[in-house]
Amino acid sequence: MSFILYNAPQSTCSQRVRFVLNAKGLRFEEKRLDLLAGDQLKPEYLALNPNGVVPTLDHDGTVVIDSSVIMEYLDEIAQAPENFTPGDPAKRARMRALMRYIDEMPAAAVRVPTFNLAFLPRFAAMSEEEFVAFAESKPLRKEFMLAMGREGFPEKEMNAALDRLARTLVRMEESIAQSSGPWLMGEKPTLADIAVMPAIVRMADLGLDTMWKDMPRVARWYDEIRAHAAFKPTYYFGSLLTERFPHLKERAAART
Ligand SMILES: N[C@@H](CCC(=O)N[C@@H](CS)C(=O)NCC(=O)O)C(=O)O
Repeated sequence: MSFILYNAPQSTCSQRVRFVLNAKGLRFEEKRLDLLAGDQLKPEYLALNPNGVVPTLDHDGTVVIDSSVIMEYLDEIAQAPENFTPGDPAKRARMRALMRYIDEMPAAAVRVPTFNLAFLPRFAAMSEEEFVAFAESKPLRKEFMLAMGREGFPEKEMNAALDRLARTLVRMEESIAQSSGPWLMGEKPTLADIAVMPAIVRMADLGLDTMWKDMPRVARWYDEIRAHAAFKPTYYFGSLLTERFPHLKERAAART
């Protein structure tokens, strides 16, 4: 079996897929795209993924897109050494419901502070015409980019995104309590844990980890996922924003 993963080191959606590949011990060739330079919008990439986003997996010529779909695909074709999908249909339905919630809530919400805090200087340096042309070339993220503009999302949008992230943490805390933890659905990690992982890691990277300081179950969950053998190879150097953007590194240093 040969796997090619088109992705970006710091992309949260890519990190989900890298984690599953690493957990399964599947060797893969990584093709790294520079998202701020627009590699994802080039015709040869759009031919693979018409949404113009990463990740995309090529498995022996079969192209699979969308991180949640790719995670499920990998879990189906490689069940050992670790499987992340419950065998019981009712539990599987619950896992998928959590995954949908995660895609709709934290995965989307975390983009607002990410863009405002990390990527904005890159866009602020563009002329208005350049920025609008870049935004309009994005099949999936055109409206998101135009709503952000070169000035960034206004405070109201930022607060709404932070509120959605806070509500996600409450949902996680409840889910872990109900299942007796330490994972969202009990003793073993499922795809739902891997789906939410990059949003939580991103929050910590942006200095938002104080949001779960009074949530012992989420704090333990965060320790558990970082202790998983697949975590380190997934978050190789350059995967965190503080490792890539000097202005964020300075902010982080000022906090400690
Ligand atoms: N639902 C898609 C979303 C993919 C997505 O938004 N990818 C981001 C990186 S995490 C991207 O490629 N952004 C490029 C852009 O905004 O132009 C998935 O989960 O694969």
